[in-house]
Amino acid sequence: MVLKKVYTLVFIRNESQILLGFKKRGFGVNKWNGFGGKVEPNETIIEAAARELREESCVSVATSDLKNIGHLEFTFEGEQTLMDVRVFSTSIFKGKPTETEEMRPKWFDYNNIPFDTMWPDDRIWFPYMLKDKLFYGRFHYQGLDTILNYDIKELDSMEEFYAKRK
Ligand code: 8OG
Repeated sequence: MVLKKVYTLVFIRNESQILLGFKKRGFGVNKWNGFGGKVEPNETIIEAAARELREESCVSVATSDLKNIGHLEFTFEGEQTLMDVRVFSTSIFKGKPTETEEMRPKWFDYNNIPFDTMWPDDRIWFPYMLKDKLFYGRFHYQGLDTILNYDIKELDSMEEFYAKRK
């Protein structure tokens, strides 16, 4: 039986830069990433996205400003867990990105994204996000460094994608 766990992942972007955080502990430690985490039982996915962003970077966003731009699925050889990651983006936020116990935030120019210090799949789907395309990606890992196989595709609409998945 596959155990599905839902996660959020939020990117703050402006015309030339993206805000990433250096993960100081836990899953994905020592990698640059967007901000996110597990959805708690008492909240919606989008509420979890805003909460995790605030907890990890001190940046606040209105849930109505978060746009769902992609969906990622991660599986790991020999494990039954499916990580189901909803990706969001916005350019509207309040507060100054500030280091927390979990993340050290930093703005990166689009032409200087630190892919060598990020999850290996990010190189594959970031280009969709940076071109403002909606996307679905599925990645099957061996351990945490090797992608055994994957699919990636552009989507026309996230609503259509989720409606078809049900
Ligand atoms: O709560 P925790 O910090 O462990 O949540 C994991 C976060 O990492 C969550 O935001 C989802 C995100 N994440 C993965 N795998 C990958 C990945 O391969 N690439 C990127 N960019 N983010 C990932 O769990």
